[in-house]
Amino acid sequence: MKIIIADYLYIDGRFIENLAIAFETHIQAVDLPERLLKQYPGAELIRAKPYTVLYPGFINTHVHLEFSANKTSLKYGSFMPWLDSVIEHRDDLMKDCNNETMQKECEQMLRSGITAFGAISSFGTELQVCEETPQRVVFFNELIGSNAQYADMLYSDFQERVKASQSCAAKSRITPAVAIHSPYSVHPVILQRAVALAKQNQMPLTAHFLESQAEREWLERGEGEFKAFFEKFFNTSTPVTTIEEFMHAFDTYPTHFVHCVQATEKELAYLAEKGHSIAHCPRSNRYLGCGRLAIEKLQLPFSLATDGLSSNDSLNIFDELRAALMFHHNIDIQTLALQLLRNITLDAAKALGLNCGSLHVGKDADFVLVTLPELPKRPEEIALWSILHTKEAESVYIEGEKYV
Ligand code: MCF
Ligand code: FE
Repeated sequence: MKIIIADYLYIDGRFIENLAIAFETHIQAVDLPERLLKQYPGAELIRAKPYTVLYPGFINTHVHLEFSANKTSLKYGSFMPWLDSVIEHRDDLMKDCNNETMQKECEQMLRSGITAFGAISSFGTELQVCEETPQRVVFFNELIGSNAQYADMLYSDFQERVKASQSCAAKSRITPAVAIHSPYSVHPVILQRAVALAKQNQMPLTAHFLESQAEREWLERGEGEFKAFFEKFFNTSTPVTTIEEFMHAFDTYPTHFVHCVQATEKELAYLAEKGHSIAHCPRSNRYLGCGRLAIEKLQLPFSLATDGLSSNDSLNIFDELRAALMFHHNIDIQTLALQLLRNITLDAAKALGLNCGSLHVGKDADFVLVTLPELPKRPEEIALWSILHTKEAESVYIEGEKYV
């Protein structure tokens, strides 16, 4: 048994003083330090530095590790030029992205306090890194392919990758899962099969959805920048699905939709009604010129995620939090800081179906210790000071073990 004591514990959105946690691989008790010391006299005592806040481990629900080699290859600024640059440089980027590169990025996430992440895997090449990393990984095998002719082949390749991730689950912290790339890139027939597979096996499900204005125009009217793209690369000029048909495919299974920047209020209300959640990636949206998701209007839970280095400059969650504070300048900064911490803990855990994200008995013992530069003058501002003053966590625990 271990007992950890910190100046503040982040519990149910508040910062509570004079509490400690007893844990092994899971949280055993949350109580006054003296009570826990009496209850578990043999326990190893961990006393955090002064001005330290104990948070549940942070969760990055959406990242593409396979694109970790990108520095300047992909074109930022606007979605379609970015997508063109993905097609142009994808092979080279994949070739340059070895295990060492991806492992470094996992370490960077870990040092920033990310104890669990959702990895979108296009090819399965990051499976070994995800098996070996200490974090919990929801391994989203991506299904992509809009051409009916190749649909069966693409689907069986996808099935093989799902199986490979399933066979890792027992001996690692991997949860096998399913990703539908997007409404413009996945044929409805294989989409339905993949959703059914996720549902049957109770696997987490995710999909990029309504990221750009171009995507909306293409799905609604078969027009805009996607038309030239599909004519050039895929010899077709009609979308394979509509916004409505795509949304309905997920009606009976809660899904983690990524971006949704260009969704209307009506569409967002529909997603809320069906019990879905959203991954919000502010830096990615800004860098690809997609617009701002109006998080102040959302009626459904959302997480804050980095996306990949294909559309970002770091996988550090504190960088993302600070960017979110700047991006949503219309929202009161204290309220937003608190909201964002909830997004990367409780809301993210629910979205990925993980047993972490809050400091309650029975939850996984995944912790992040954040040390502030001085005693906060006004305790109600701890969320904001944590975000503004932290580049890396003081220490990080996963399943009761210290990794940072
Ligand atoms: O989330 C960003 C932007 N939106 C869509 N896809 C990706 C992102 N980062 C990487 N991707 C991948 C995606 O998984 O790029 C490919 C897919 O494999 C785009 S489709 C040619
Ligand atoms: Fe993405």
